[in-house]
Amino acid sequence: MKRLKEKYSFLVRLGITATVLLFTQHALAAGTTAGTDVDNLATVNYDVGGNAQTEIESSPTGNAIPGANGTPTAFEVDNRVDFTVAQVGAAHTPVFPGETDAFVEFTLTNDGNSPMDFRMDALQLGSGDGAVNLLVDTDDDGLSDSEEVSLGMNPSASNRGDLAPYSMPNGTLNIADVLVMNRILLGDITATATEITLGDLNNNGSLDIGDQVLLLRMVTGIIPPP
Ligand SMILES: [Ca+2]
Ligand SMILES: [Ca+2]
Ligand SMILES: [Ca+2]
Ligand SMILES: [Ca+2]
Repeated sequence: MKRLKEKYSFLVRLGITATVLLFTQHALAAGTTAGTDVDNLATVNYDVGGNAQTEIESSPTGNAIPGANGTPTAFEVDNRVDFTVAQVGAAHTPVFPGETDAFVEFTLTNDGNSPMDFRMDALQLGSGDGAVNLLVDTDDDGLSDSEEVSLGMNPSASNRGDLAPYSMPNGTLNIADVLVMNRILLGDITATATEITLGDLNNNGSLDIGDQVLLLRMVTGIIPPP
């Protein structure tokens, strides 16, 4: 009876140890870059009746000999496809009859372990009328990729704060952008919708002194560009 009890206890302890090792390996693989070569050697430590035994190392063909007799298992980390699509802002987007160009914003985050290209399609559901367009803003500067291409801007690099040269943002933040902001705030020139989108650095829907302060701090290197 005693032998049975001791054997049962040994198996339970061994089982717990092996389970912990498996979970640890899974967690590491989830954050490892695809294509990485891995040599994996697992070690099992156990005791019998409170007496520590010599550890046993793993082998791809199996190993029961205690001590340094294991062989690493070599493998290449696979490409893990994982992503999240989440709506930005409130659950409901208020619109009014006849309104055009209303939009709902989503972010798509690549949670996988390698760079990934995604294709997204918009689908009109239920009894909705009219066309549904998908506007992708790759660089998250508030202008869709198609808008940027039509304006001669780079859809892969943020143009937030980029107001100069006037009506022709050049992808660079410098004192010229601050001067255009000054002229807009003084009323010398009227900001277009594009300039409001790019210049609204404090995200309150309009151009104001707060945006000017933020832009000046970016241009002088006090804070990083958006
Ligand atoms: Ca953009
Ligand atoms: Ca851009
Ligand atoms: Ca500029
Ligand atoms: Ca603002």
